[in-house]
Amino acid sequence: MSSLFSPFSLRGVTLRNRICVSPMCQYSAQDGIPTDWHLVHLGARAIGGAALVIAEATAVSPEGRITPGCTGLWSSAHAEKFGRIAHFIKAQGAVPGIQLAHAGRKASAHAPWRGQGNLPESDPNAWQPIGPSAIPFGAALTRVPSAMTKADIARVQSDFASAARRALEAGFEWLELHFAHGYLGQSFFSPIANHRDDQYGGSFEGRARFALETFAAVRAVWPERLVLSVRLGMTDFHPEGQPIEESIELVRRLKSIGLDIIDPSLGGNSPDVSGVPYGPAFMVPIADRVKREVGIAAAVSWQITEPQQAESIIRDGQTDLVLLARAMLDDPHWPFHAAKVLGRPDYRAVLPPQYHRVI
Ligand code: 536
Repeated sequence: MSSLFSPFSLRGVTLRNRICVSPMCQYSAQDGIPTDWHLVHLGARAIGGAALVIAEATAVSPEGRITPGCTGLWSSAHAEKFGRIAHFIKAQGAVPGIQLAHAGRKASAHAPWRGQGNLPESDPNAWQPIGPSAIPFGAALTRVPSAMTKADIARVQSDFASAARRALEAGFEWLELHFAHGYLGQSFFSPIANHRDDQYGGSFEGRARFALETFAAVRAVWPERLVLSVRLGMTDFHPEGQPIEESIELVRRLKSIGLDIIDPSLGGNSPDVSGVPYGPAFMVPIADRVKREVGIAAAVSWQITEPQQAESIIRDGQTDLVLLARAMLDDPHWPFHAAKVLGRPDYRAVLPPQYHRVI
C-alpha cells in the first residue's frame, strides 16, 4: 500500500513523495526567457517539499506562446536561464520538470489580467496563430488561425524536438508534452478544431498522427533514463468532441512508443461546453480509468486541495501522483503541512534544515 509520502520511481528518476507542482502559466517572461519571478515561484515550491516541480507551458517557438509573457525554449539563452531554475529545484531535493507546448489557434492572447481573448491585430505584440484548420476557437478568441501546411507541421515537430534538447541541456529530468486545453496537439486530435482532409485529419488515425509523430520526435532526443509524460485532453464534454475511448486508444499508442505516465485533463477545444463535473478531485475517475485500461502510470490534477483527499487517492491506487497548482499557490509549504496533518512523525524533514530547525 502506497501513501502520499512514499517514494515513486519511473525510468531513472525517483520522486521523494507523490506531491507534484502542476504547471502554472505566470505570464511573466521576457521574450520567452524566464525571469527571477519564475525562479522564486518554482523554487519556493521545491523548498516547500514537493517531489516534482513542473515549469509552466513553455512554447517551442515564438508563435506557440499563449501570450507575449509566456516562457519559451527556442534558443540557448532560454535554456541558460531555465538552467538556473532547474538547478535550484534539484538542489532542494525535488525533480525539475517542464511542460512543452504550442498554443496553436489559442495563441496571441492577452495575459489574463490585461484583457480577455486575442490581442487586437493592430497590437505590435500580436502575431498570426496557426492551427489544424482555419477555424477560430470562438468566444473572445476570434482570430482566425492559418491552416498549417505539411511544412508547418514538420517545422513545429522539429521545434518540439529542439526544445526537448534544450530542456535536457537546462537540467530538466521530467518532460511533459501539453496535448490538452485546446492547444495545438489537442486541437489536431479534436474533430471540433480539425477539419482537415489530408492524412492529419478525418479518422482517428489521421487526427492522432500529429500527437504520435511529435511524441516520437521528442522521445528520440529525450534520454532513456528520463521521464516523458503527456497531458492529454481526454474529453471536451461537448457532443462533437472525440469519444473518450479514442483518447484512451491514443494513450495506448503513445505508451507503445515510450510514454511513461499520463496526465489526463480537459479537451478545451470549445467555449461551448456544458456538464464538466467540476468539484473536488473530479478528474480522478478518468485518470483511474486510463490507468487501468491502458496499464500505465498516471498523475492527476484539478481541485485536489486536502491532504486526506490526496492521501486516499494514492493509497487506493487510483493514480500514482497528485498534481497541485492552486493549493500550492495558497500554501507553498503544502507538503509540510500535509505531513503534519497526516500525523507523520518525520514531518519536519519535509522542509530543508534552514526552516525545519526553527518552525
Ligand atoms: C485552464 N487554463 C490552462 C492553461 C492556461 C490558461 C488556463 C494552460 O494549460 N496553459 C484551462 C483548462 C482547460 C481548458 C482550457 C483552459
